[in-house]
Formats: sequence, C-alpha cells, structure tokens
Amino acid sequence: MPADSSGNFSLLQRTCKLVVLLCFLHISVTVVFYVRSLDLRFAFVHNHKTQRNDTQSNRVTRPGIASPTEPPGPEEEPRLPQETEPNPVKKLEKCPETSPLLVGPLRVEFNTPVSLDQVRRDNPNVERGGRFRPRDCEALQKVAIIIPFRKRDEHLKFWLHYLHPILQRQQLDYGVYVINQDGDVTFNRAKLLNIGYVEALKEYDYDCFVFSDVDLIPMDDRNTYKCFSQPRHLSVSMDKFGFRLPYNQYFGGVSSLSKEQYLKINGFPNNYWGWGGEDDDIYNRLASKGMSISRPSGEVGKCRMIRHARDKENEPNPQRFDRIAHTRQTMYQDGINSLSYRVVRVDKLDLFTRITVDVGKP
Ligand SMILES: [Mn+2]
Repeated sequence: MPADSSGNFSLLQRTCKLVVLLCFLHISVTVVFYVRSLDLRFAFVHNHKTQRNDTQSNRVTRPGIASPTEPPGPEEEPRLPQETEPNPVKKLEKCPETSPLLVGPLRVEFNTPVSLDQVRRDNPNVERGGRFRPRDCEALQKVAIIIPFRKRDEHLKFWLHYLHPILQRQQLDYGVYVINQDGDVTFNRAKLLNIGYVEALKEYDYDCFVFSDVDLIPMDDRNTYKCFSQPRHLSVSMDKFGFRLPYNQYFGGVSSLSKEQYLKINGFPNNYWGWGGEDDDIYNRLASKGMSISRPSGEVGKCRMIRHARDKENEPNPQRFDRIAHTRQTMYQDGINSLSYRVVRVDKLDLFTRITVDVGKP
C-alpha cells in the first residue's frame, strides 16, 4: 500500500514541521519576555540608584553585565532615555493611602527618662521647627500638630520621643507647634488651639490640624494623625478610662479637623478658662453643623496618658456646664472670628516650633 505509507509520511512530515514551528514560537515569546523583564529591572535599579546618588555611573547600576575588570569604554555606556534628558523638576508620586512603613501596636512606657539630644539623634530627618515630609513620595496631607502647653517639659520630651518616629512612618508632611501660654493666669486650652491654627497657617499651607494634649501617646501607629471626611477623635481608648470611651460625645485628648471642618464651626471657644468643658463645646459645634465624629477602632485607638498631678492655675471651670448648654447661641460670636492674643516669642527648635503667647485673662 504505497499510497497509504506516503500519506502517513507526509502527515508525519507536516506534524514535525508544526512541532518545530511551535517550538520556535515558544522560544521567541520566551526571549521577548525575558528581554523585557531585564529592561524593566535595569530601569528600576537605575531609577533607584540615581535617586540616591546622581553622580554614580550607569555601569554600576547594571550588575552582572559589566565586569569590574572591563575598562569603562564610552561605547559600552548605553544611556537610558531618562538620563539623556534630565528632568529638572522631580515630580514625586503620591504616597499610598496606607503607609507601608506602619508596624502596628507599640510599647509605650514612661519609666525611662528621655533626653532631647537622644530624640534629635533618633530623628535625623526631622528639620528645624519640627518639620518633616517624606522623601520618596508626596504626602497625602499637610498636617499641623497643635499642642497646648505650659510647664510640661517632661511630658513634651516623651511626646517628641514617641510621636516623631510614628508621624514619619505615617508618611505625613507635618509640623509640630507647641503653643505655650505665657504667665501664670488660668490656662485656656481651646484658645491656645485657635492660636495654633492661625500661627501654623502663617508658616505653611496646612490642610489638616491635629490638636493633641501633650501627655497622650498613641499605642498603635495605624492610628494615623490625619484628617478624614468627618472630624476625627483619635484618643478613643485611653488607659486613664480603662481603655474605653468615657461617653459617646467625648472629643477630648487628641482630635483632628480639616481646615474646612474647623472654619465651618468658627473654630473653638475662647472663653473656657480652667479645666474642662471646652472639648464638649467643640463637640456641640460639630453636632450643630450636622457633622459626625469619626473614630478608629478601640484596638487601633489605644493610648496612654502620662500620670500627673493637676496643674496649678487650671482648676475645674465652674462655668463650664452653663457654657456647654449655650454653645449653639454663642458659637458664632465666640471663635476664630473673635480671637485676640499677642505673640511673645517664636522659637524654632530642632524638634518643634514653640510659640509663646499672651492669651489675656478671664
Ligand atoms: Mn492630662
């Protein structure tokens, strides 16, 4: 049967051709992808290196290709397009919504004293005045951190020691403003917060404000010190209150408001002298404007307060209950639109900006 066998032969031949063709196709595709992946890797390594050290030669960025014994001939210097046309304005990409640098729960204790020198050494990337912005991405928010203050230097050291590393890991473009009430008349926390808002904006185009007591330290860096679509209460489970929210409307300790949210409520009250009530007044302002409070989970929102005796000239304010009852009537006359104070001095220190102010008296 010659016809049959020649038919078998030509079928075999065709099959072989097909197999060879397929092999060839497979190899070509493999080669193409391999070359492209190499290209990508070069570009990546190249970008990475040039960001750190612009003077480094291109050869160094190609490990495994150029052997160290080879003379640096000019003909073997393949230049990538980015390098032939250097971009004068380095446009950074936006930082991710969740920072990849976060570590979660933190150990916080106040038994070992900290020194400012050590904190400085630990945070070499924090600039004068307590300013920082991430180097390799554009921060999503510009955050001014406002700390009302008087004679709490020991607490401030702990705050700086714990917070600077956390805020840097949170990839924020931030500045720390310690608003120091001058003199010895009764303390006025909310007025100091208003002053912090105004003074910080004189320095930089902040879009978010975090108002923090000096003695509160977060125990989890996932509790990001930034602003949200609603005003944020950040110190939601304090050790002082058995890691629970003392009451639903509680807005004291650490909170954050965007510029818009802050302006919508005419800022904070200026006439709460002494301890208590101003945080409830702020809550009333927010509620009257139809805003709600955003909070992290109880787990992420854990924080510690440094134990201390009550300050002098900060006795509980006996008028506070009466004032809180009338927030809706008083908030438009008393706030950022009626704020008056005098700056005594501004100190640009290594880890924070200290603004000493005369707030007047009750
Ligand atoms: Mn306290």
